[in-house]
Amino acid sequence: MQKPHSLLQSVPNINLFIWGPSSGLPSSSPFCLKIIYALYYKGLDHTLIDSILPPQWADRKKLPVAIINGKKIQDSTTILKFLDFAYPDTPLLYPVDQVEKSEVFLLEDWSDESLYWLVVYFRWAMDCNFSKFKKSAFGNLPLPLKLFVPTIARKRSQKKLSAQGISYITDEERQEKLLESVYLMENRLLKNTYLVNNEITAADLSVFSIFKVLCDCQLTEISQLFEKFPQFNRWFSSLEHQLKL
Ligand SMILES: N[C@@H](CCC(=O)N[C@@H](CS)C(=O)NCC(=O)O)C(=O)O
Repeated sequence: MQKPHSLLQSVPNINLFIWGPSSGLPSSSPFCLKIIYALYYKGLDHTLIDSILPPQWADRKKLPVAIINGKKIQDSTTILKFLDFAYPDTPLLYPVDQVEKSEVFLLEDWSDESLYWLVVYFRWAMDCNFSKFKKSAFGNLPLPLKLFVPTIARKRSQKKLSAQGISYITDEERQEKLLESVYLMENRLLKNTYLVNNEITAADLSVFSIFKVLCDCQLTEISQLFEKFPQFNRWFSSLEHQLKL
């Protein structure tokens, strides 16, 4: 029989600090969504803390960050790895098979470090999208913050977009990059239910979070992608269904 002490320790104590909601999503950030969806998928109780800034102890100055059973954890991939480690009886996000696990890491990194910048461009650089985003993400900030935070944040994002080089390519090239990304996934999904195997992994949650933001925040016309790519369409609906969104 389990001792009361170990019973107490098995109750998850997960506090996740996130950028707040936008356009009906629990967070505007794909990295924060990735963790939220992982917690839904694993069925772990948690508390979401909407933040205006990363907490002072977050030395990378980014969100999401988490405190899990008293331990501070930064970076979405590190948080997911820790969830697998701390809750091994919940569905694993990183497969035990080493070849599959390395594919998950590669895809997750591609999604976080390359695909993600399309979201940043569509949201922050395009005037029509930015004015919608400003209202939905910063509309509830108290005065005077609401007057200058969006402008400062936009300037910072535009600097990062230039550093990434994504500001310097044409609209057509950006759309082509998006189309190619979906084409790559379509081909992977011909073989398996999900991106790496027949279970949901961190790779799925990472890529899915990007597309959830692109769709729900209407950052770009993407209905044609769903029409042209049946496996991608099936994968997207299946994740929405599995995560009960
Ligand atoms: N590698 C980090 C990236 C997190 C990240 O870039 N978060 C963005 C929001 S989507 C952020 O907090 N940006 C604030 C800033 O750069 O000032 C992760 O996976 O958690």
